[in-house]
Amino acid sequence: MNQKVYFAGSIRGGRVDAGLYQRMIEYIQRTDIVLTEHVGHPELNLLERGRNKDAEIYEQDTGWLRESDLLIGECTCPSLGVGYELAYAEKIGVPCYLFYDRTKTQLSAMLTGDPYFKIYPYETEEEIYPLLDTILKK
Ligand code: 6IA
Repeated sequence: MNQKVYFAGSIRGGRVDAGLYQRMIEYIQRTDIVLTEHVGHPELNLLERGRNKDAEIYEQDTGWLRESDLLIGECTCPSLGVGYELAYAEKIGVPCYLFYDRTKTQLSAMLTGDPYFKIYPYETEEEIYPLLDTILKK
């Protein structure tokens, strides 16, 4: 209850799973706090760009990572930003729970090979929600 969750999902890596991110975020928000709810926003402006703006995003996101109790990542769509966040979270000791659809992708060996990450391959979206209950200790 009321844990601060950093939800990680692809943005510039591709928005094919944005709807899934949104549903996972809404589910987590029933009991806990998602610091990064914009990740699931269907109309995130992908054209907005600029180094100053990106520097603000970097500072805000790494700040949120430092204050989060856990990270939940949906990693089916590969994203350099999510990969960076995972390494950052490991370095500062934030527990990481990673989901990916194993019918669609093979996760990077840099994640599956690192025992720090708790990894949940799934085949259907329905499998995700009971696992979230366990992770969030509902
Ligand atoms: O490399 P990616 O863009 O796919 O990285 C996605 C990850 O980086 C997400 O988990 C986010 O936490 C973070 N991230 C990337 N872009 C943003 C963003 N605005 N706002 C907040 N977090 C972000 C991007 C809008 C835009 C200018 C494209």
